[in-house]
Amino acid sequence: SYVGKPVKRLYDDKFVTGKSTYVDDIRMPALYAGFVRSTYPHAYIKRIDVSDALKVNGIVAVFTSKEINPLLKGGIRPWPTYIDLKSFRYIERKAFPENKVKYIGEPVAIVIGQDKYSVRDAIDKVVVDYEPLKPVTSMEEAEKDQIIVHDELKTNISYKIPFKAGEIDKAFNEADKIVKVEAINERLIPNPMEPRGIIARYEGGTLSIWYSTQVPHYMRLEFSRIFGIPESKIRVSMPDVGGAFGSKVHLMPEELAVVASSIILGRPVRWTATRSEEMLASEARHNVFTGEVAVKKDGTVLGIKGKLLLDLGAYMTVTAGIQPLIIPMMIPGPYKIRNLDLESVAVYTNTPPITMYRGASRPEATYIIERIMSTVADELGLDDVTVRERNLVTELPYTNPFGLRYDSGDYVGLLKEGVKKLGYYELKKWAEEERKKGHRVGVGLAFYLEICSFGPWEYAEIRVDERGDVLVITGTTPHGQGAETGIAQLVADAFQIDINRVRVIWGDTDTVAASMGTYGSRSITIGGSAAMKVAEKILDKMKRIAASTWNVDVQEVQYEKGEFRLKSDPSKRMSWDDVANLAYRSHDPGLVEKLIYENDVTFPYGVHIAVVEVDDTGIARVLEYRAYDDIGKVINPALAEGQIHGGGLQAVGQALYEQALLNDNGQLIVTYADYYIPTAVEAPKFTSIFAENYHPSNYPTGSKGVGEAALIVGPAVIIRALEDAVGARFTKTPTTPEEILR
Ligand code: MCN
Ligand code: MO
Repeated sequence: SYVGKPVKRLYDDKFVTGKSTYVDDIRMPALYAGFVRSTYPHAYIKRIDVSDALKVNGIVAVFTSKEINPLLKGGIRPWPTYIDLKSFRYIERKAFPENKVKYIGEPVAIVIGQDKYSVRDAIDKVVVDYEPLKPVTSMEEAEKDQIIVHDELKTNISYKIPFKAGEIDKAFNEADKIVKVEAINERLIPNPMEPRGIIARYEGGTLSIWYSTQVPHYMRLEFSRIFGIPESKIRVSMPDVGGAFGSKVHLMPEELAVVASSIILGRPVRWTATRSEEMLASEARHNVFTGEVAVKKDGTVLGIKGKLLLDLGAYMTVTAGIQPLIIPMMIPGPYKIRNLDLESVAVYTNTPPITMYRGASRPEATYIIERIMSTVADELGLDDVTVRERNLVTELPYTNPFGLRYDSGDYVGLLKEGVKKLGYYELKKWAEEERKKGHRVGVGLAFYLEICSFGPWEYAEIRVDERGDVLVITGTTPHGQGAETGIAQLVADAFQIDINRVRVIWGDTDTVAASMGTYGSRSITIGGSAAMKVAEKILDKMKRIAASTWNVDVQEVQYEKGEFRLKSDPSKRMSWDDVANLAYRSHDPGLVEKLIYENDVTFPYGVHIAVVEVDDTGIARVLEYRAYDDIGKVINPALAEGQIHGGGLQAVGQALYEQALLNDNGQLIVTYADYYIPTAVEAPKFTSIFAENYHPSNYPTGSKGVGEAALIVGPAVIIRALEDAVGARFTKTPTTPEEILR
């Protein structure tokens, strides 16, 4: 059997030999697109002169809002599956602004040519006359509504909603102490290795799109809505995707312009973002929480008051709207805090739009609640573990004050076990000794509870061919995680056959009948469960085929290890291959089954610790990162561990190094020269342990997600270790060298 074992990833040969096919690798006689971008954060567009650009050798067309926007029946809007569109103020973003630009880097025209180089040259020859306006680039200023980003909305506030529960005044009256807490996440960039890319080909009324996306079906729906082309005439296919981290769920105006251009020209058009375009395309986080916490002397948290201010950037993206909703709902986290008075406010600013990044909302919520726990510990002179233990939910299932139902677990048990298994107190003691010798080292701990496997559904189809080989078509869309290997393990076990006979495919709307995609750490749990359920249907049918051959009732047939047997007569046997073959020669031919599996969210949790060292220049390094997680049943420990390592390294970046710095004009002023993505050199030593006595989800897989866990809790862990190392309080990610040794 394969489930639970570190089966090697099945499809990696092409990746390690450089033979994978990303959008940019697809050979096709397509025209190249590039974009003219605003150099002002806020300005009226007076005139765009493209005549010189059109004279550049090899240039086919230059289109502005005049040519492109009329093709669009709608624009980019938030994802209605996950948010109520009515709770947000937004405008549907068309390809190009018609009247005014709203951030530096906003595309205003598309240049199309025979090759990339002439496109680059021609971009510089497009003349745009602007009438500059004063920009508003800080959230705090934007909230005052003195300068308005979208005139139509008459306010910069897109969303302002209270999240209240319990009796907050009573909680604060009964408190022994009121503790102030601040938690800030600066803007950062997901930086998948493969930047965004798209090829659009429009021929004879059919639109074919090759697209670096996480959600091909959702994008087909969006292209259909926006361009008024029936979904039946659109194909979206996702080739190999070189990482996404949540950022490829959103749809860019550049991509709409590429599709529109291919429709106008009747020729294929392609665009691959340059690295600087990619850095503009997928900015994430940026929010500030300020609050007060009512506590008892023993560390019991009675209530939390606070305000969460979130930057949306200049436009509402497909996914940004999820965050002002999920963050407050997850602020109570794994703790039995029932009195809350939170306000969540999301504002527009003249800065690049915000999308989501690994964890999307849960890292923010976890950072806030773990900052609260650590600060309370400091203020009361208590230990980090004690404060958490005192507040953790003890009886599950548990419904949190905002209605989220935590499914299963033993939070206190895991914390106690984790602290032991990860050697927390030993490390604490070691760090204390080291500090006495003058070394700046510290150990930090944080706990997390994660909501994942957002559905509500996923599609799976299985075809067993006449040779008995298995093709699994999953609606999930793996793009680095390796879930396809996990799914193959589940199916190979369900059929009790060699895993090499199972192939898993995904990501093409012409092949996959329906799908939600991969995000929110859902794939193995909901996609794997869907596959298991279809496997049951296939096996049922095969048993029925064997039964009819033997002229017996289906109950008489048993299947084990590649063989169908008649219970009453051990001499009657048929192999897996024989039955598969028979299936194609019966009156109801074939072994093709499919279904939609639906289930609720599930809640993994865990405790992580980190060891941080700070040198004399204030540069911090994470020496060790240790994780103890209950993710339900682990399908493939190597894959799951890989997720902890990857997310953990991104947490190192978020906590210490990565910041998408903007100047006062909202201009992104970093490149890879000063946007420090941690490399192997900055990678800590990782230890990842999964609870043996895990608490399964109620999915057939028994699993819970792990794809985001370490980036959800890691920043809180590392900042706590930093505090321990230098004996100061830090509130911000990243906390940079000049702040560390202030
Ligand atoms: N797994 C397991 N047992 C479990 C849970 C998971 O063996 N109990 C394995 C799965 O088989 C899969 C991996 O762990 O190989 C992650 O599974 P899961 O938690 O279901 O998450 P998804 O597959 O849905 O991946 C999405 C998640 C998200 S939301 C982001 S963001 C992210 C992440 O995955 N983006 C990634 N990890 C990434 N890893 C890579 N390489 N690239 C990205 O873009
Ligand atoms: Mo994600």
